[in-house]
Amino acid sequence: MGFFNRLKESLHKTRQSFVEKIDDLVHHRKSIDEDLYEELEEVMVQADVGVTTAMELVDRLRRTVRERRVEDAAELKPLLKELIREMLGSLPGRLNTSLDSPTVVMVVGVNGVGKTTTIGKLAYLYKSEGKKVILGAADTFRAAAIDQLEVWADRIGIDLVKHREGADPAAVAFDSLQAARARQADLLIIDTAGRLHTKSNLMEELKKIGRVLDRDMPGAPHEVLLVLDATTGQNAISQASLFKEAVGITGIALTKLDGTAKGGVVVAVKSQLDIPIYFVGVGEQVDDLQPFVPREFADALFESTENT
Ligand SMILES: Nc1nc2c(ncn2[C@@H]2O[C@H](COP(=O)(O)OP(=O)(O)O)[C@@H](O)[C@H]2O)c(=O)[nH]1
Ligand SMILES: [Mg+2]
Repeated sequence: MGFFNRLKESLHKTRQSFVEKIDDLVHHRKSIDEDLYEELEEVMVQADVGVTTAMELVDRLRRTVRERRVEDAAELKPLLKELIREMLGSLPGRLNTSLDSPTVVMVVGVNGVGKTTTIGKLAYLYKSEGKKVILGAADTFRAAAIDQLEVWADRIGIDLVKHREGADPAAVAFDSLQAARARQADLLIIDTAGRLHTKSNLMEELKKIGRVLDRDMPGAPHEVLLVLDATTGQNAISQASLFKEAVGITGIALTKLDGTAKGGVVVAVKSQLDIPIYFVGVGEQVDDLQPFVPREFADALFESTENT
């Protein structure tokens, strides 16, 4: 299955909860009135676009309808697609790997969002592009977390730097940077723990990893990738604010778009956080991570089911 079709398929439930409801709304209307705008807003909020963003979209929609003298309610759907596409921006997501060598990526996020899985997929993606990738197992909280990352490393055929369970995560990060340099890796990806995100000790631990890396290689980590789980909807937005404030985030990977009806959260993330979405996760397989391409996302979301 092609890239685009895979994305489209993963957005199936979101399309049902969002785009098809919009279809229903506009097709049973003769004219565009305030009630219709309100119902559109409601549909967007239910699809996890978020209240603020939904209001903003409806405001823009009203303005556009006025400017272009749109009268037919059916025209609202393509208009809304256009506005969402605009809101998502135009730049496709990508790690900036040109900054220094090795490019150091620290991956953060709360437990269970898909950090380790995303790291496996990322490593696979960049290895397929001919880059030498090394992993650092700095989630030392549980032995199982280290093992899980090792399974990915073995499967992909790349090196992993690990210490024993309970070791200092910053020491793992330091050693993995040494290894990445010695082995002339292009990319070092560091896994981290995600427990206790409401407590300050996790953030302190992440800050310490950052300090240790930066002391050894000024500028590292070059990317701090926050992993968010799309199925948590608006909760993902508050997680992002927390991490952004504590450790600074350069990009987002939004996982589990497949099987959730809350895909509208992509629009909320983009409009409320001012952090680029680099990747979206569309399944559990190694190749189920895609660079986020705003135009494709809007196309995949709005693709009418008749054409699938
Ligand atoms: N369906 C789906 N599952 C995912 C995706 N990304 C991660 N997962 C699953 O989410 C669960 C938690 O992932 P894990 O990487 O261990 O999360 P971590 O605690 O943040 O490291 C695992 O069962 C993964 O297979 C995705 O894009 N789609
Ligand atoms: Mg993990």
